[in-house]
Amino acid sequence: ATVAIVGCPFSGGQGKAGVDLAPNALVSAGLIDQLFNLGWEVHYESELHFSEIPYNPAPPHVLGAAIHEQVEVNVPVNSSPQAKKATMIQKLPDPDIGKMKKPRLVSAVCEKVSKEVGEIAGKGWLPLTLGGDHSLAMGTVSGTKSKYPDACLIWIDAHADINTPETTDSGNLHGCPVSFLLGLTGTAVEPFSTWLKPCLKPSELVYIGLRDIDAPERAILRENGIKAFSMHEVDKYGIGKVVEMALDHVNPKRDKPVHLSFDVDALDPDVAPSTGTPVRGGLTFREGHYITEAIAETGLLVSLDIMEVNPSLLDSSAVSQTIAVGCSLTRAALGETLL
Ligand code: DIR
Ligand code: MN
Ligand code: MN
Ligand code: MN
Repeated sequence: ATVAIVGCPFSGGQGKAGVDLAPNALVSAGLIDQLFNLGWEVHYESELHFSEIPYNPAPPHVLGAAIHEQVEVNVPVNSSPQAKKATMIQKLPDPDIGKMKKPRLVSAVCEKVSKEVGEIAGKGWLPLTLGGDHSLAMGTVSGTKSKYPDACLIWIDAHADINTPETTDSGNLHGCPVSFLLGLTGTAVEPFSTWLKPCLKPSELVYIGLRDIDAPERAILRENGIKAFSMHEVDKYGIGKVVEMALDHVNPKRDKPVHLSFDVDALDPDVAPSTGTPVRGGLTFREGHYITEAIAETGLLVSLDIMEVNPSLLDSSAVSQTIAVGCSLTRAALGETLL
């Protein structure tokens, strides 16, 4: 079997620099060899390049002085040699649309990711997307759905990421990808509507690990009848039962393709400290790995996202621990523990 790595060095869906360093950090930690040693054929040339993506700049009257400025991106001390090379990115003007921050950039990047993931899945390969922030899931899930229209989505996260452009408080689009995939009210907005069509039904989605949900998100989950197993249910039933119930909900006959989107902030900050929005009371190391192992065991995984590792946060020991966890979750999802 073949896995193709889609490295997405992207941080525009949230406010903290450094999450764009994760794909190179995960690869530098040996992920390719690790997957090869599990028996996978691994395709990886380089990260995707998002710096020269053309998008329609805002009209001149909104731009003011912010014309096509060159910005030097400095990468932090604890990163890999490749990442240490300062890179130049082209910063196109991208003023807020309503509350949405960097909407043109996020949209253009996700459109590119969607095509890439769709092409890989189209070859019968498994796309492994390394984020980058979780706004990228607009691209990964829509790409998966283009090849597997009946795929279900298992979303592992402390957060529901289901704000709409109207409900978002932060304006960060990494808190919104699920609402766009579902086509909720308020998501049919430019620039996203030019390429991203609703592709997911509420019944095809299940969450595990939630513990930090905004009030409007609660209402959205309730009104749409979306199934969510919060940390309360993990405590109450145990992770084994929770994963079984989650699969029973989205995949009762165990016959549908599975897209697994794993935000490492689902794990407890003691387990995965280097991430942008840590929330205490998360999944243990074993609970996180159990989820990926159980999904591997179904044989139904067709697409995997490992998101929100931020190698610029905290000290080098926290960073290497978080990167190691990202690699081990990936290996587990791709069958490490199967006999
Ligand atoms: C919050 C935090 N719900 C927001 N979201 C996320 O900004 O919409 N943090 N995804 O990781
Ligand atoms: Mn290239
Ligand atoms: Mn997330
Ligand atoms: Mn999260």
